[in-house]
Amino acid sequence: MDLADALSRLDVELTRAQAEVPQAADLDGLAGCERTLLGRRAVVTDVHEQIKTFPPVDRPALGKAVGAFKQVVTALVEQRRTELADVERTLRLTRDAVDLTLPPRGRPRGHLHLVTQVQQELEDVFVGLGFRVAEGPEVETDFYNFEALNMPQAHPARSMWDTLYVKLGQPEEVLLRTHTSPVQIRVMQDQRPPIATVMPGRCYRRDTLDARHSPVFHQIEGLVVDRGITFGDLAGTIEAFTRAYFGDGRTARLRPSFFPFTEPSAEFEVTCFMCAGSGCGVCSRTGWLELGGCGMVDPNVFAAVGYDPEEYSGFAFGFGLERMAMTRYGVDHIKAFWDNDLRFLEQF
Ligand code: FA5
Repeated sequence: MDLADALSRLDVELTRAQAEVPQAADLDGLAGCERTLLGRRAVVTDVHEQIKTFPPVDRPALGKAVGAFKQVVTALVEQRRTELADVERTLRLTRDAVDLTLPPRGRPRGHLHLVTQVQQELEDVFVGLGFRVAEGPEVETDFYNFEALNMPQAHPARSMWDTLYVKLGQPEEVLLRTHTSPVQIRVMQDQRPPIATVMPGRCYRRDTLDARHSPVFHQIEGLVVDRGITFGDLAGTIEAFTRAYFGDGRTARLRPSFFPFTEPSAEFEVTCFMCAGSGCGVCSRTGWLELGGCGMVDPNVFAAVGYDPEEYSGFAFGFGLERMAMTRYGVDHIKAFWDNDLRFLEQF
């Protein structure tokens, strides 16, 4: 074997290595390839051992060729080894994976209380009619709850509201508001006409619990003030509201009434959901359910907030939210709203 033969053998071997090593199917196959190309019986080992038989002038070139062969083949083998190790690792991970996922245990989600839903829906109806929404405090002073609403001290009409007083300030000066009407005064103090605002909120009275009365309940107050507002505007607004909220199946009526802060005053009633107007226990045999009071703002109320009653007129109303909900959904006792019985609440 001369130098040319030896180099040619290494060349053939290198071509084989470049073809076979990248094709090795697994780590065992690759080890076999490595043995054949670089092991004890490999061509390169044979050439290496025979270097000493070559003329001294050929030995450096042959030694270099052997070294280069080993370097290239070792690099090829290492590259394939890394690739195969990656593949095997991925396979092992997939094969050995343990699924620890547990079946989902859903958390029960609550929803808004029916009275809150009714409140929000009414706000939407009135916002649709051009009203704004405002709120006021539940703990009020005598001034806002009574005096500014045309009920001076010792006015007999105060007895219309059985009041719960708070031990603060002078005796009977601070109270839990008996209606949302005091918010009217606060709104009028804060801004000038034109006003079109609804004011929802919680109210308190020393009322005995029965099917339609609870010591704690909610009202939504409405107030419209501008030049030239008439009772016709009030009746039209109530009609538009009744149709928007109850649909066409319910009849509403306004019945003359009395409130110290409105003149004239009326009560707003709709046909009873239980008996459809024929009279039953829920409606006290009248066939009608009273939802609220309304009327034209009394000039004395305007005077209390510094509005000129000659320039402005307005109307106000106050509806009970629980009564609205009872009428709309056929709830026959107001207590259901406060019992927190999920069997009841989950229906809405
Ligand atoms: C008032 O409270 C007046 N402020 C309403 C008003 C506002 C009139 C503006 C004129 C102008 P009344 O006491 O009638 O009015 O109550 C109004 C509504 O609140 C009642 O029709 C009823 O729907 C509801 N309501 C009153 N008391 C209770 C109670 N104890 N439990 C549940 N709802 C009640």
